[in-house]
Amino acid sequence: MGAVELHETIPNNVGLSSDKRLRRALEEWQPHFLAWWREMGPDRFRDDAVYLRTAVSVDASGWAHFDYVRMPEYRWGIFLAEPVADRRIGFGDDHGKPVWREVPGEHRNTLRRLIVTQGDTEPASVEQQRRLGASCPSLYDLRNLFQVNVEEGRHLWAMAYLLHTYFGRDGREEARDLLERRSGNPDKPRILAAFNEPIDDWLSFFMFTTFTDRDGKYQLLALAESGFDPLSRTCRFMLTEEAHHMFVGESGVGRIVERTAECLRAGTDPRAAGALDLGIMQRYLNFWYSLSLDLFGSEVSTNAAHFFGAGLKGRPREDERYDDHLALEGGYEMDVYEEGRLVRRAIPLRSAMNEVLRDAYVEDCQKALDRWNRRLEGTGVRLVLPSRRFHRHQGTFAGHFFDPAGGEITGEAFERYRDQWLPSEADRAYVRSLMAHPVLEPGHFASWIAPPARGINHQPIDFQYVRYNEE
Ligand code: BYC
Ligand code: FE
Ligand code: FE
Repeated sequence: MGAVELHETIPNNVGLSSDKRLRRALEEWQPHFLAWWREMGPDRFRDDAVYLRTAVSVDASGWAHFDYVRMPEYRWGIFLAEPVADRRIGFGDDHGKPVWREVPGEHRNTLRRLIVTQGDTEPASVEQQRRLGASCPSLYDLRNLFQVNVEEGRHLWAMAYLLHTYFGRDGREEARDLLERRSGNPDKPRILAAFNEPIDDWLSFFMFTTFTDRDGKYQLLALAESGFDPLSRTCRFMLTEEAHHMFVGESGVGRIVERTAECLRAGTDPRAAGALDLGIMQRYLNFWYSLSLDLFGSEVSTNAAHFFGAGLKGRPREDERYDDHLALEGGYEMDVYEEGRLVRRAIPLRSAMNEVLRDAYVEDCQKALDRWNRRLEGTGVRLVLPSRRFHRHQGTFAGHFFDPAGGEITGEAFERYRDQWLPSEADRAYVRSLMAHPVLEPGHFASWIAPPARGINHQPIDFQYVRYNEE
């Protein structure tokens, strides 16, 4: 692809047409990206026209451009939120100094690692979700899946842009490696654990987009505070897309809950009506929520203290929410092990930053549950968030065993109850049996999910969201 063509096909507000070096780097990277998409992107409907939203500029009008696109021809763009005049570093040791427009030498490795860790999750999620087209509950949902997929692809472009622009040769190598690791591959796995778990059914997909994309929201909010201004601006734009991913997840689970509630109110066993019972939903929720809690890292973390002190990763809405931007004084109360027992202790605030972020996340998750539970009113059942100690593999609680209420138990007890708390083989088999065939008639929905309240971009619910050819 020629240089002229490249900057025309990549919508951007980073001056790609006048940045020869970046253009050359991206010209080299793009074919690898497309090869990766062909290999690891959605495995069906790959050449069908999908009614997608493409960002063509950062302002409101260019942001929501809808049209039919074949996914490999999607115009993955590079966008930064508008700069804030005279922006200052908002926290940490350099608080109040002008933000960095280039990478400060002393923070180069740390920043690169943060960007690579963030970037790695984006293609990972596309890989995890690649088989879902075969079991979609409707064309509306199929389109939403693909919208999420292309936007995660764009998030990968966003991080590849930062690596190429600011990190020279090793940045280029890292950008290539983002296309080489594979979700779930034991030889070259994705970096964070949750991104190596398969997402082979739509209940998992909706739980993932509710809970794991919400981790994305909080990590992006923390990185949007960064003193490295290009990272901050990139993350601020990504956040606008993240909202849609969480909408897909939360409304997806909400519609499943709706269908189940309908059955319960009518006195029908949900399974007899081809719907999902609440027990299965709770177990899938327990699984994806606990894996997502792990994504925040250790409760007590010197890495987190360093990210904060260096002004690289902050607290969400640092300026509005906090007065003390140095966080050198005071402690943060949390449970820690002392001589084998859990006790409440105040941890120096900077070392507790992962937990500060996790707290905000947990609160946000609870709101999603409250909205789902409203749909269950009058049925006598509800969904609950398990304790944050339950089923953890990172941090304080890793290596210990807890019931969903947070009581410590033995490993044997955990194994005995596992199938009541986490998806069992039987659960997965039932979910698979419900989702054995895709529903592709416009306006039709699978038996286990209610239709949405409205369509996408003011289109009717029975709109042809994907124009597919029988394969
Ligand atoms: N799995 O001090 P610690 C998204 C490692 S999601 C495996 O506890 P720290 C998206 C850690 O790297 C948002 N390893 O934690 C959602 C460290 O390794 P080293 C993704 C883990 O350093 C859906 C060691 O354990 N964004 O965007 O504070 C769809 C101990 O470190 C895990 C980011 O992650 C884990 N779960 O790390 C698509 C933001 N947790 O140093 C997209 C960038 C920790 O011993 N990353 N480790 O080799 C970060 O801010 C931080 O690296 C972490 C926490 C949040 C991951
Ligand atoms: Fe993303
Ligand atoms: Fe996302």
